[in-house]
Amino acid sequence: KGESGFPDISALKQQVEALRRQLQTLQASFSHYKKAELFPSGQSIGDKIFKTVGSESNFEGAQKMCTQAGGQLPSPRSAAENAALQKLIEAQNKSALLSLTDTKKEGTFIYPSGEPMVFSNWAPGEPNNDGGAEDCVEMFTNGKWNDRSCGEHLLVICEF
Ligand code: 291
Ligand code: CA
Repeated sequence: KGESGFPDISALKQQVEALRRQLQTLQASFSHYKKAELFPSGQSIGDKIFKTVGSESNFEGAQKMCTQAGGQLPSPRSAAENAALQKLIEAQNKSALLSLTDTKKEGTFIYPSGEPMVFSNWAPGEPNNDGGAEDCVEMFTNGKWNDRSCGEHLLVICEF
């Protein structure tokens, strides 16, 4: 407080201005690091980040890799998220696993949380539960989805 007993407004203004400049510096620094961090194996879309592990695994192994890293398998919930994920898959030129499964109830695909699927991008004729044994989902390089055996070794991408 100043001599008048009121808070010193001009001192507060200076502090706010200093904070505003610090925030601007931090934001510029963050976008610089983000660009470097996401190249070449990551994609960010809204608040979501997809990142390839680079190796291939079956569903069980892939799920472990992602959860141990504090993420989960990819759950694209919109055309925009699907397109962001497709960019990575296209760049790696390999089909990748999604988080969705219909192990619990045949024909009803759910996320790891148990929530029912809110968006899908099935290839024509899919899901077909081929051989009665396809409870996992892969994304092709064209962004379309196919139900696939959970034992298949496919590219691992995690969502954070
Ligand atoms: C056929 C379709 C798909 C099915 C796939 C798998 C391939 O696509 O019937 O719906 O998911 O076969 O059975 O699995 C293996 N192990 O090859 C063939 C390829 C486009
Ligand atoms: Ca299929």
